[in-house]
Amino acid sequence: MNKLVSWALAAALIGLPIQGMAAYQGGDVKDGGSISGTVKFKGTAPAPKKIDVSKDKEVCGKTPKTDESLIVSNGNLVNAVVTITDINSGKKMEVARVTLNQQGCDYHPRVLAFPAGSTVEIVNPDGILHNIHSYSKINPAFNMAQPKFKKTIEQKIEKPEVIQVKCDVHGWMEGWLVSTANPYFAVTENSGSFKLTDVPPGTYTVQVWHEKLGTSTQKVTVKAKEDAKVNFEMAGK
Ligand SMILES: [Cu+2]
Repeated sequence: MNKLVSWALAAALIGLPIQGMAAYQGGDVKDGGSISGTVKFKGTAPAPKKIDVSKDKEVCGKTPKTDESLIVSNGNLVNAVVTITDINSGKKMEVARVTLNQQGCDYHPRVLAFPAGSTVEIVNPDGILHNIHSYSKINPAFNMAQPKFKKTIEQKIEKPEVIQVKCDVHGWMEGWLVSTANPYFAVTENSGSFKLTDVPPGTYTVQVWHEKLGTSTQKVTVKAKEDAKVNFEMAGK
């Protein structure tokens, strides 16, 4: 047995991660607390751009679309993903079947978050050709034509990654698949609020990611059966 093989075998036996951080361990959480707060946009949000619908107007829409890469609702930041970046054990991680709908030549939702190992059902109710193209680097990239008769494509996402997806047919179609390393995640809606529940007591790094504004992190300490508040304010670039 050469040295490399014996090292890899030893690492596997003692459960060392071969690359990246330790794998997440899910189980029962006793006396968990929660982390909640809001994500705000700092300053005045720019007026969203209009996007010309240059193709398939009968299905995609005859009027210009609104650019949804930065949505601010009453000062709240929408479509921001809140995660804990440094938690190795806690509540069970339940892989899911989640849906990315391309109806009307837009991705619904624009930002879809799920635990790594989940399966994304990419649905096409439009009756026209879409082509979903992923810009993954950690997971295998995919690029699949979805003609009108192919109503559903299934794609499993094994590893944690923020993946941009685009349609090669309709240049304005942009979405994000956010595959998380643990079950503690939330995507903000119009209220900008989030809540992560059943968090074992401890100190963690909470991260907000937004496609246009990047990331912001804060440390937060969770106590048993208590809610820890953490508010974010993301600035425009
Ligand atoms: Cu398309």
